[in-house]
Amino acid sequence: MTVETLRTTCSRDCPDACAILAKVEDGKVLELRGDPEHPVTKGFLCFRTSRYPELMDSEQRIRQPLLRRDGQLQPCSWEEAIEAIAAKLTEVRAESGPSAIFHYRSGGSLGILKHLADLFFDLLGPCATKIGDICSGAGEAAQQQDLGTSDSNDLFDLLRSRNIVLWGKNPTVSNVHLVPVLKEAVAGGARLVLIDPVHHKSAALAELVLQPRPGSDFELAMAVARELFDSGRVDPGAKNHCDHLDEFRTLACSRSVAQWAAVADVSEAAVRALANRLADGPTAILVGWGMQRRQRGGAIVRALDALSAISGNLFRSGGGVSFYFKRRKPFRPFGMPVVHPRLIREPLLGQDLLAAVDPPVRVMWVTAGNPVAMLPDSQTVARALEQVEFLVVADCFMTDTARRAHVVLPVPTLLEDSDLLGAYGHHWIGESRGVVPMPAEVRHEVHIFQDLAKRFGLTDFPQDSVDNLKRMALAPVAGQAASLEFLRKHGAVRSPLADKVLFGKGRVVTANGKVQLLDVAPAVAEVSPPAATADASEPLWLFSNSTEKSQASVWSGKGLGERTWVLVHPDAVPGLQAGATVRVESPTGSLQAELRLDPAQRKDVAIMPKGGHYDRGQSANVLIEARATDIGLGAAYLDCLVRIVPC
Ligand SMILES: Nc1nc2c(c(=O)[nH]1)N[C@H]1C(S)=C(S)[C@@H](COP(=O)(O)OP(=O)(O)OC[C@H]3O[C@@H](n4cnc5c(=O)[nH]c(N)nc54)[C@H](O)[C@@H]3O)O[C@H]1N2
Ligand SMILES: Nc1nc2c(c(=O)[nH]1)N[C@H]1C(S)=C(S)[C@@H](COP(=O)(O)OP(=O)(O)OC[C@H]3O[C@@H](n4cnc5c(=O)[nH]c(N)nc54)[C@H](O)[C@@H]3O)O[C@H]1N2
Ligand SMILES: [Mo]
Repeated sequence: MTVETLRTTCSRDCPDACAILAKVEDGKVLELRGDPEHPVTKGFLCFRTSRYPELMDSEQRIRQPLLRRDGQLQPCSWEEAIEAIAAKLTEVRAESGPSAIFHYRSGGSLGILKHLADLFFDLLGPCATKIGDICSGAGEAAQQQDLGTSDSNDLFDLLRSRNIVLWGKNPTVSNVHLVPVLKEAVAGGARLVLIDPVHHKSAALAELVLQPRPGSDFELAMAVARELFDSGRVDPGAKNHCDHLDEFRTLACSRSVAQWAAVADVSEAAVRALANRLADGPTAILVGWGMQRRQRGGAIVRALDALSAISGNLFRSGGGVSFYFKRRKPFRPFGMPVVHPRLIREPLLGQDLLAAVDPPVRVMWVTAGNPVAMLPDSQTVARALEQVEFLVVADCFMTDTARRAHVVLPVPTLLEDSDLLGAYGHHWIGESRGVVPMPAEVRHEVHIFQDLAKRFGLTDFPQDSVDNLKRMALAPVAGQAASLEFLRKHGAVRSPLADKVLFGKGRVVTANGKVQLLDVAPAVAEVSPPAATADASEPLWLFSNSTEKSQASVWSGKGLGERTWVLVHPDAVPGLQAGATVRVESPTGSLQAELRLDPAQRKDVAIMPKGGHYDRGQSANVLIEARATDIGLGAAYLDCLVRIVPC
């Protein structure tokens, strides 16, 4: 048998969208590595993707369609599965109207062709859809409001920075291909600051580390702004570039540096050090996704936008305030805007589904998501999904959500799929193509919807080949050296539509070209601790953070085993030993976990993995109340207080 090396692009929900080289023999992957030619992938892959072949071959893989009969999910043929779905969709649309059909798509694959699922349901109805974004909703809405867009300077523009501030970001775990760029910047003389209440591996990269009180970044930003105003180091151009500068100054000056710093639980010296970094630019602020998953998440990102603008860094090469890279910009969208008859708020999905009556949601279709494990208040989400008359789940693996389905449709994994990818951590675009054939009973998602569209006579649904669909999507850039053929030949190409310096022309893209500075302080977050009991710890802020071994609820390697874990400072749980089984309790729920101890953590935090399986009692989301962020309908996952109780 010959050994070949084939190239594809990783489609996971990750900023990096890596170019993968797969060594393949006889339809089996022997080894995966990163493409050394890709400027961002630089020849290496993360733990979870290098171990992907094991997962693909594991018993979790779904290899054939399943249909619920006599209460059990049982193997069936594609014809049976599609017939059952088509019959139910026809019945429910006729009896209850399209608002009784709800399509929920998450980011399990960031492939651009996945949007064709939305088009199908828009043509079938339009049907009910989700509104909001539990991942980045608040931060994107904040930047949209302040700057008119949420995008970034070129990734390698960081090599021009004198200072880089990682504000609530852990690239060594969740954005690993940023790390070599940061290291190169540091080797070239840049100084790195990390601001995160949690101590983690990325601290080793930084020269200055701040561990503020969870959720107090607004106050920290105001302390820094006040220091800049007081020391006369606000950019003289700010009054031309920004609206509401006076109101912003009044807000920042409403408390002293000492008062703001006390709320943020950092020293005044730390505030001054941070202000010095911003004044000694160019300084790039890299805004993490974690801290905007709070009730004040939008206001926090708006405060960071303001800091970048008033310090004059926003418009500079080596500066900027980067939250997101506009990954879909190079692609032409499929379909056109429609008015949906019903919108289910993603952060409140469980309650909204249960409250939907007249008609109720009778059919729900889940594409590339595991809402039972990953949405807040998992119990309510599970209960709401269990009440849906007909649940369809398209996935590659058996998940907590798929286990509740009436029909499960097996789709290709990222090593079998064929699609196009942009990235939200850089501006390169790439193509994915199966490096191994998919199992016989697995179908490309596009083909599933093409089949259904034919049965429903939806003539506007494209019946083209996958390659031609890719060509259609690439239409905006194909004439600028980013055609499908070019991508195939060269692996990946930088989007010709992305400027190297986002606001290099001195204007943002709001209606009047000026930065819209925030001018009011956000309300204090409402977070209740669980009731105190004799042997319970003090209330601790729960962080459910990315881990290197999992992609949300999808684990590589051995997974979490029988129990999940919770990591705290030893003083937070006096008398308890590492390894003990404890109960983590919140006002919303409780679960058992293995206790881990780390004296480098704050004494008021508890850290758990972001994705544990719900049916195994491991999902941190049973502890987390479903609550929306101030803007953008994100989920306030991190506004959660827990207590630890010995078992
Ligand atoms: N290995 C791995 N990589 C992933 C993922 C994964 O599950 N596993 N998930 C992917 C996804 S879906 C996304 S959206 C991205 C990004 O996902 P993120 O949510 O950004 O990833 P995390 O690494 O959890 O980093 C968030 C950081 O924010 C910090 N934080 C939380 N609250 C606050 C606060 O109040 N203030 C400050 N300053 N910091 C705070 C947390 O302590 C944490 O270190 O990562 C992607 N990459
Ligand atoms: N407690 C807590 N909860 C969180 C977060 C947190 O920080 N803390 N982070 C939140 C964030 S940032 C995010 S983005 C969400 C993620 O939430 P989800 O997107 O629901 O996360 P996953 O568990 O990765 O589920 C994606 C599913 O898609 C499947 N999949 C992969 N490729 C394909 C494909 O091509 N087609 C189809 N149909 N399926 C595919 C995968 O097998 C997987 O089961 O979780 C959120 N939940
Ligand atoms: Mo995310």
